[in-house]
Amino acid sequence: SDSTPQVIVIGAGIAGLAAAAKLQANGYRVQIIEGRDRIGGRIWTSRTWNDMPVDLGASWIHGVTQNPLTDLADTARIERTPTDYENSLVYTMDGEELDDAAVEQLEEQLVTLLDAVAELVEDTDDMSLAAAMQQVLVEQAESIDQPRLNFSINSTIEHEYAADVEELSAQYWDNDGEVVGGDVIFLDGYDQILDQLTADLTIHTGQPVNAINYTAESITITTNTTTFEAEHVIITVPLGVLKQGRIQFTPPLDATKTDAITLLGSGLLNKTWLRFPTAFWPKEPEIINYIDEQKGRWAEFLNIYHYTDSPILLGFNAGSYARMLESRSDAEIIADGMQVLRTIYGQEIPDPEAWQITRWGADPYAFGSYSFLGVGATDALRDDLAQPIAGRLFFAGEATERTYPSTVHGAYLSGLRAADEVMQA
Ligand code: 6YU
Repeated sequence: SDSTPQVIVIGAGIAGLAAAAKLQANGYRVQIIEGRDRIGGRIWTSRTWNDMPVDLGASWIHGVTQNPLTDLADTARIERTPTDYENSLVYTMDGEELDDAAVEQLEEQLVTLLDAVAELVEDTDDMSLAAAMQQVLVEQAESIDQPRLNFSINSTIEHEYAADVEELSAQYWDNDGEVVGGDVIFLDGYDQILDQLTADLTIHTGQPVNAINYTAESITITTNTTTFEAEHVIITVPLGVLKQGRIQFTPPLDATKTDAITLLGSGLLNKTWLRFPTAFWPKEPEIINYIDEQKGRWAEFLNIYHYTDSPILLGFNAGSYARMLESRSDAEIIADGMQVLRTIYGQEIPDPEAWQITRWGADPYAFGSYSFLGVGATDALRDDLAQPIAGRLFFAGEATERTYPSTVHGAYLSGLRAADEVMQA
């Protein structure tokens, strides 16, 4: 009948919304089934603070030039604010500020190290990025200030790839496509870019899918309350959800798929938003960096006070340090962050009066922040994950995108790609 959907899209994140909007624009009857009681997925703007919206998932458009998100934002006239990563301060464990020359030296050291790693892995078996770095350092007999090296690794690699250098593949960790034009944030909320996609779509929220049954003749999906039938299904749930086996496939997925799901990594980046009674830190820098002995400890704060007049800091933690923190209470996480801030700005600074803390690793609709390529993985696995099954089941989402994985624009492009595949099926 006319009310039965031709296509069901599982997940109302940017990939699912892009796929559904494109199919509907091409005359398909589409319905979206979303597990959570909200849309957006890993784009999640909280509006519980009066002074500003708070992005708990994605913050940036990574590389605004020739980026489809720039077109979306232009069309909807959404205000964007550039981030100048150079406009940063770096503090040591003694709370001392590093001068520009020292920061530059750190950056150069890291570039040299990564160049040597790239050369090393050209003719060796894959190993972890940490092992490759270690090997290069030993070969160069380089004496290196370990905390400082940890810091550059942390703020430049582990935050971006949401995994420890001990996990990342030395061959493939940065095999993703280059982005150009600089990064921007949405001070009024990343979720604004969803509006024009969702305008005419039918979205059922609060319906976690737990089973997919497919044959060459038909495909049905089952939620807690309902069974839906369609001609085609596009599944966009995060890699972490697939890894956890939250959805039962009948017949089971083949080895190519299950290998891709096992070998691709589901990484972790968490955010801690802290709002203080007054700002006790400088307004000028956009990024406040901190070098700790312990790798991964509060290496980076985005200075929201720079952009607005609100006394707010946004802390980032990634990889194993983020995983360790996730198991702690809010009070313990804040105490850890405050210890770092007190090292820099003095014992007398006030505690935050409000906070918002993410736990993406424990989130049953994400089980991680975004995917990465660990040792044993190659970017071809992303194509394996993307490959349609039985002409009926199609895959999209950040982890299926070979060129721009782990980003919003990559997820968006994967949704368009899956829509094309359905139209050609
Ligand atoms: C980007 C960025 N960014 C931070 C954090 C996170 C991510 N990313 P979705 O998950 O959205 O959708 C799937 C849907 O399926 C969802 O709605 C589910 O609820 C639903 N679902 C699940 N299970 C279901 C079931 N069983 N049944 C039904 N439905 C089900 N990307 O471009 N810019 O700034 C960030 C960031 C904390 C968590 C990000 C960023 C990643 C994107 O958010 C992500 O790829 C896409 O949103 C995924 O979309 P999707 O549709 O594929 O999945 C000096 C100096 C250096 C500078 N340093 C900066 C350091 C920071 C580096 N990176 C920062 C990244 C951030 C902040």
